[in-house]
Amino acid sequence: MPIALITGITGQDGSYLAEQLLAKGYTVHGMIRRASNFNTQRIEHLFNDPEIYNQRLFLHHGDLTDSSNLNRLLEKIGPNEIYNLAAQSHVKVSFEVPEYTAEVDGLGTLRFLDSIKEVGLEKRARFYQASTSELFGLVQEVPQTEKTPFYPRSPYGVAKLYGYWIVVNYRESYGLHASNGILFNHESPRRGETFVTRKITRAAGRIREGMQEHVALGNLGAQRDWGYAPEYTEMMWRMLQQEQPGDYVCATQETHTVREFCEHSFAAVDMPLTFEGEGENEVGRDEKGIVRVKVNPNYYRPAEVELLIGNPEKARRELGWQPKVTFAELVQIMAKADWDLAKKEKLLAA
Ligand code: NAP
Ligand code: G4F
Repeated sequence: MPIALITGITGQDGSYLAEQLLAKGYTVHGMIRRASNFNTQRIEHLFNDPEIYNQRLFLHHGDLTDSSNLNRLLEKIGPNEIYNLAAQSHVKVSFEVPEYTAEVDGLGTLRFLDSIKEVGLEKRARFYQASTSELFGLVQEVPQTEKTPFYPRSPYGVAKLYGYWIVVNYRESYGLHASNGILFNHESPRRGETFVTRKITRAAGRIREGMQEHVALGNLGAQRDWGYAPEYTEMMWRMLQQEQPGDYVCATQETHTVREFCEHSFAAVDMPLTFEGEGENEVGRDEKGIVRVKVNPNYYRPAEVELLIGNPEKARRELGWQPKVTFAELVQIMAKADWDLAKKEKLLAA
């Protein structure tokens, strides 16, 4: 059976992809970072399964900033498929740690591709790069396709731009089976809690349970094309099953504002909101008139990506990929999971 190596296996996407590959019969190797505390919560269920862990799932310490580590891992594992999902993935944080973001998200991709060449895996290993709709930034076309010119708006976007082009370059220069998935925002109950969707659904659950008064957010008018993460990791696998490598947009072709995400989330916990005011003075009130959503300009970004909406026609045509979970269903899934979580936390605290 094929052998896969996943970087970023402890992240949202890595955890879903690992489950899916194991279910398909793969042997899965994951790179994890040394941390001062446990960072494997999202794969704990796999880790604790004696029929899986150290049988078909193996974890290795590593870091995308360490070339010799990458060489050793590739030599030892000899993977057929590599999914490079590891990244400093937070756009706002990238303004605070721009150099580190470039090291990991930009040069880290180069290190990996070069290691594949260095250890002679060019013919054996197929490579997936976690590219992003942040490449489109200040969008030059609506909706965005594989042909839309890029205009990144953050150190994260610029670092990922390097990652994108170095993948294309190694494919064209050395014949590597290397592909870019240009994924639009995708979310789930496993999403990190500092990304806006999860921040909102966590707050909605806790506010509903009386554990929190309100949530403070940044730009409520930003529009995103939000999909359901497990469907997007399935698309990653489909890309590597193609005879020829390529670059694909992965999106729902529907866009919604952060404000709409709030409205759906609070409605899902039976607390419908009404928004009033503008800019920094905008608030979302519940039916009793209590402010539940506020704006805090600290969450604004030095440069913002205002609108993203992707056209996944190429993926539909060539990979047979089509998202099924709608925006309303996605919010329901996340809000329900986080309401349940808040109820559990409340019980534990009692
Ligand atoms: P995530 O939850 O933030 O996970 C990122 C993963 O990368 C974590 O496992 C993290 O390890 C690991 N990592 C960070 N820095 C590393 C380093 N220097 N060396 C090795 N590992 C490192 O991100 P995600 O949402 O699953 O996204 C997966 C990938 O897709 C990322 O590359 C992201 O930029 C890209 N992407 C995401 C979206 C989206 O909407 N989710 C859209 C487009 C592209 P720790 O657990 O130890 O922190
Ligand atoms: O949830 P976000 O932080 O995601 P963002 O910046 O779109 O990036 C995510 O998606 C990218 C794909 O396009 C990935 F490449 C990237 O790795 C990451 O997964 O913010 C979404 C929008 C932004 O416009 C932001 O300004 O929500 C706005 N926002 C408003 N208030 C907020 C907040 N974002 C965050 N994180 N926190 C807020 O309080």
